[in-house]
Amino acid sequence: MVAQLRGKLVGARVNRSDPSGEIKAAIRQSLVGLFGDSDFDFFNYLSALKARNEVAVVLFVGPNGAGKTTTIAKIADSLGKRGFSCVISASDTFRKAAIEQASLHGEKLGVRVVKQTYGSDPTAVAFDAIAHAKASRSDVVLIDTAGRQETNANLVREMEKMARVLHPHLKLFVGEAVAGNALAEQAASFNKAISLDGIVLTKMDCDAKGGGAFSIAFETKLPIVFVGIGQEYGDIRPFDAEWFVGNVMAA
Ligand SMILES: Nc1nc2c(ncn2[C@@H]2O[C@H](COP(=O)(O)OP(=O)(O)OP(=O)(O)O)[C@@H](O)[C@H]2O)c(=O)[nH]1
Ligand SMILES: [Mg+2]
Repeated sequence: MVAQLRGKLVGARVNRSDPSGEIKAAIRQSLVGLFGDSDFDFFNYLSALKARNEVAVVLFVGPNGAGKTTTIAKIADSLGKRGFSCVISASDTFRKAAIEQASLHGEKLGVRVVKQTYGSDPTAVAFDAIAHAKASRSDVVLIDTAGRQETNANLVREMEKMARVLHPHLKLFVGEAVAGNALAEQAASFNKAISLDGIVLTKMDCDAKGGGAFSIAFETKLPIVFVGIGQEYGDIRPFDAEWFVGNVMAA
């Protein structure tokens, strides 16, 4: 960023009495530039699949407690409001009460949750969910998965299997903004394992400075698809780099 700014500002014509306007604009532009081509639109993408009568399969992965299940519930709610029908695959068959947690969201949202017993193969559960979605002419399958750390070889292998066998249209990494620098490293290693398509950054409401967003975008070059800004179903927004940088600079 410093190199970029130097390139932009050294030799530039600025207002001598108050160069801060030009400098701020250059900083703003550089910060927005860190997010690269981040105009991926989740709902447009799903609309295109729906138009082809193709069931969209979206896999959510990430570290423990990052907000995967909550994000899926929020997205299911947003999808319903936009006229998409969806199915949730309770593919976290590992953590205690994970299946009940997904089922409870399903009941509240009126969304079918496909589940098996604890210890079942998460890929098999997702297969069932996809079959159910096809049979019931649903538009989207949202696959919830167990939280995992990049250092847990067995769980990483299990995730690789899901990605390989299920061919999801989108593989989204869910990370919490409050994880700071660890976040970018985690995302990079998940990306290496299954080649991610995008990032959901949760708990932005708890991250005043927003540094996590900069480092994850810079490190992975992946689009930030959504940000989570609270615990309610409505607390999710598509990421907008201009808006985000504006907020950070105003803070
Ligand atoms: N403040 C805030 N809390 C959030 C957000 N997203 C999720 N949470 C909270 O984070 C906690 C963990 O959320 P889960 O959705 O269970 O996380 P998970 O990644 O599914 O967790 P595991 O399945 O155990 O790995 C819950 O208390 C959520 O309410 C967010 O955007 N903002
Ligand atoms: Mg979960």
